[in-house]
Amino acid sequence: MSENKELLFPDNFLWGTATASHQVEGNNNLNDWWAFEQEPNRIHDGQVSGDACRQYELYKEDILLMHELHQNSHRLSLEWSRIEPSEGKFDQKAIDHYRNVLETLHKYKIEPLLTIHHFTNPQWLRAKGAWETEAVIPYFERFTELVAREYGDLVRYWVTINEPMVYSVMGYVLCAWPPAKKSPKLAFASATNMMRAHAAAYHILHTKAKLKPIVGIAHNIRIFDPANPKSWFDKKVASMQDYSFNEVIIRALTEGKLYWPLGSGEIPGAKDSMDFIGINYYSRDLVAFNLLAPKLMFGRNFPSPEAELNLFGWEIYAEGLYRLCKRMSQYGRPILITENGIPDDTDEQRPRALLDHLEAVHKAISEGIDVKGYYHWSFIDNFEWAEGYRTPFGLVEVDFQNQKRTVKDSGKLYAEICKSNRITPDMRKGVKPRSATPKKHFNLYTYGEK
Ligand code: IFM
Repeated sequence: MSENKELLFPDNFLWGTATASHQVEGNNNLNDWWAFEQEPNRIHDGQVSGDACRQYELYKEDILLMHELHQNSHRLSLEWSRIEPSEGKFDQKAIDHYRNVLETLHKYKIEPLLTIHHFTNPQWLRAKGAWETEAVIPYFERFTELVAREYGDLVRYWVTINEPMVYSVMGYVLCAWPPAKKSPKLAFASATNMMRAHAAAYHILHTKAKLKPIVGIAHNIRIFDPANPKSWFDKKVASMQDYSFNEVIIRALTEGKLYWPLGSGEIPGAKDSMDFIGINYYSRDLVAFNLLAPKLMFGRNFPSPEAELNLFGWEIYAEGLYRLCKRMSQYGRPILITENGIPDDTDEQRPRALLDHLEAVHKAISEGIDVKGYYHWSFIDNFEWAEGYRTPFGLVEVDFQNQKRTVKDSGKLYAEICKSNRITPDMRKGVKPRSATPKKHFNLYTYGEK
């Protein structure tokens, strides 16, 4: 990476952070995740989301802090289960709450990027199978109509659905998330229904939202490289994983057709239904052919042996973000980095990872790729799903005993970048180099072996 040059970002670049309702708000017992957390052995160490960051109450303080940290945009999500706690019954107080949140963001000139669905489902919807059947689509349409009507004058940037493939794989293949039901068929069905629902929501937002909307999905794109680039089998398996996890969704929402390995079909309204491509980028895997791993398409996934690993045991691979921007630019749409970050309990790796990933984004921009913004995951330490609270992602630390916020070094660094719209060589000088001692880490690859 270029260490001696100043890297200036385009005017009006969106500098933000990302969060999701269930991970930060706290004390909402109306969704399927809350119910799942109460079951034994679901979350690391028997933890539950509980108070989380109590952001449902503390949002004004948190938004003020975003402003003080010079962020000019923020990605947040609506909690469907609060707004529609039982089927067809809407809670006006919850509707007003999110209006207040959005108005507070505007007060500080922070452009909201609003996600409609981020993993959690109202319990009544879960009881109907959630995304397993097409019955979900009219419910999601009705909910989208409501949010377009209620918030369409305050929001320009929309994400309809967060990480459809992660939702489906974690829930139905790796079975670490609700409903933890082993069924590749339901994994395909859920992802397909999410695509159908996205397409419907795209058109609803475009017809009903007051401000001209800019709509996309946030797609978790992981890099899958063959462990041995000379092995036909490794290349084949890596490309099958890449196609099924990454490419299928993008093709569906650009071409209007889903091409699953087990069947394909038209998705009404899906053609050209992304005004931007939202990339959630975290890591890459090396993939080796393995006959004993049918679940992962006969691939064994692992990090590169030379790589620096993060707390998840995943490779920190900044170059991957450049590769993805370049690859996604072929679809001819602007790009938003809707999430990027690392779990780091000591904030030792994060400042350097932040600079490296932003340099990768800058490299893409300097080659003419239209990247409009970057949202660091996450603003604040929060409830990391099945990992509970052991893998903090925040630029801001939370003391979960008293909800005190403390800005980490990485948060201060990001603030300087947001404020100056650039990375300077001095910023680079201030960060710790890679440690000679590898960081202790968990091994999230074991999900695939459960
Ligand atoms: O915390 C999650 C988020 O909800 C979705 N994308 C990945 C993040 C980190 O694992």
